[in-house]
Amino acid sequence: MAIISRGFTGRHRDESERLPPGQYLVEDFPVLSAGPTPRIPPDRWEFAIDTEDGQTHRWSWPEFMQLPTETPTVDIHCVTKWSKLDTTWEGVSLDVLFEDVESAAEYALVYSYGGYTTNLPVEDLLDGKAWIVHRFDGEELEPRHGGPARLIVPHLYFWKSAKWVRGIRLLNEDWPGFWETAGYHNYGNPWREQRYEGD
Ligand SMILES: Nc1nc2c(c(=O)[nH]1)N[C@H]1C(S)=C(S)[C@@H](COP(=O)(O)O)O[C@H]1N2
Ligand SMILES: [Mo]
Repeated sequence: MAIISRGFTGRHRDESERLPPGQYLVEDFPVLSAGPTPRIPPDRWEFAIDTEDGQTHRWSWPEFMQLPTETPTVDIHCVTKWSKLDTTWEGVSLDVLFEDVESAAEYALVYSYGGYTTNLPVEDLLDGKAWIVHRFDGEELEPRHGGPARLIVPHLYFWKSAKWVRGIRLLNEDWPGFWETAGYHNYGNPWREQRYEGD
């Protein structure tokens, strides 16, 4: 009789294999903010996508709340080396927000209330890879974690997941964001340990 070990079938769910190089697991949820937490009342909140030829698509909070949501469960990896597995969010896929956007731009600059920015290729926002979320772990997203709404792009280091997100500017050329200008890697793939410029 063949002996099939449970460890074999569960192999790909093994925590150690889900941890990118140089990372360690945390159970808590650290807060990393480069400045004070902005407070944005929902009646003043808006999200916009600005295209390379000057078109703007805008959503007020009530409009945003009417969009279909998903509840992704994902692993997140901070460049300061903590990773958190199976975080559950609720929000709108960028695929939904880009549905009526006509653009051939390859680059995106994400901007936040409070002035934070981060850049990434447009393709890293599409095809089920990114969401604008307003709930975490079944609760309203706390202001310190980016509420009322933040971007999550879990396949890149977590600095790309802009808190208090306000909009996305589509560009024909790549404009480095806040940390990317300060020496962080331009792309930030945790599996290749792309932490800093030159990695
Ligand atoms: N607007 C804004 N977004 C941000 C940051 C920030 O300082 N401002 N920090 C980034 C970094 S470095 C990380 S690791 C995560 C931290 O998110 P958390 O505070 O919810 O853990 O947010 C990212 N998004
Ligand atoms: Mo970070």
